[in-house]
Amino acid sequence: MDRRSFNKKMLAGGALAATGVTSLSMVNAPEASTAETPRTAPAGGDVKRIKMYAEKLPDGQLGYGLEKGKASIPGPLIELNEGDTLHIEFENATDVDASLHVHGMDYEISSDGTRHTNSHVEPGGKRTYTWRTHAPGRRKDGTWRPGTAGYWHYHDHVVGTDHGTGGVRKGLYGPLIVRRKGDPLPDKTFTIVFNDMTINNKSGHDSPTFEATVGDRVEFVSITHGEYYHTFHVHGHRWADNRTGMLTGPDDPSQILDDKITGPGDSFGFQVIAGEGVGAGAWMYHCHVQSHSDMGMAGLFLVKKKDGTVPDYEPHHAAKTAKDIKGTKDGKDGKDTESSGGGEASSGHHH
Ligand SMILES: [Cu+2]
Repeated sequence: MDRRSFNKKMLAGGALAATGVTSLSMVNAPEASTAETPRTAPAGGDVKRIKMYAEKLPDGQLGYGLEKGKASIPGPLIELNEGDTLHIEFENATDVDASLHVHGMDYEISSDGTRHTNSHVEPGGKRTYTWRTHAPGRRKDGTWRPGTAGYWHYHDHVVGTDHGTGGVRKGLYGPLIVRRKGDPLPDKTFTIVFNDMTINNKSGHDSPTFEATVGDRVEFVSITHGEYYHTFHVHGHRWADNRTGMLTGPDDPSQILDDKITGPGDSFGFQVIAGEGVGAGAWMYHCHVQSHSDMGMAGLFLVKKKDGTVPDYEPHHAAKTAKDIKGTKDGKDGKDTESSGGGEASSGHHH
């Protein structure tokens, strides 16, 4: 296979992965090297404003987006620093009542995004939700108050039922990261949502591919929704079971994991150095419940060498598999057909 066609596939994977990675507070240089000391999060205290839309997608699913016509599943990544306040002007462009409900933030009941508090939004309506965050500190009674920093998420709470069961099922969810001053900043962030038996609402062996280069500081956000418990597993990479997923020093007692049980409403995250100690490769990520992975809850974390290649990986094989599956769905999803069609099938090996 010629490099151009290989890179096209890489770019297609990257574009797919990037749909949920709209950074609010910063744009990372893609070539940033993690061999150097990573950049770190600044102190918070900013007041930020964004617009958020809930929309119906062409395939009938629902998504959140920062602009009209740009909704995605998962919704956009929102990043804050402890001390920040975020005002979200939310517009419901769907034809049913919808809302924005968040985990982990400080908010008044009027920003709860629930029907019984009348904080949802009718079709065509708007509402401003306000989320606040704070740094940790000692309470007057001497006890320690945790800060807001963490890997959190937001979702609809009213579509279908008063718990948003229909909205979540159709894709109204997204990632939220609150950082503490000094937290290392990643080169890229990937969000993986186990929602019922899908990954990011892509079912049946059509899971998203995430792409990085050896040495990149890659952040994963794991969120679970729906009816089932899952286990989140990545090949060749490990993390610490604490707030950031990274050890704070030699005495940090956090357990090191490469597999973590996760249930509906859970979220966690971590950073890894892509290919650290193991090199480039098509590293799998998947739910480790065997029947779940067999049914397609598995995807690839493609770690490229500096020259852009991935050893022992034949993208046309993966593309063919995806296309075969897609054929049974009658190619409903035009975007996917476009990204996986064309050159790969006729290409040879890339190395
Ligand atoms: Cu599972």
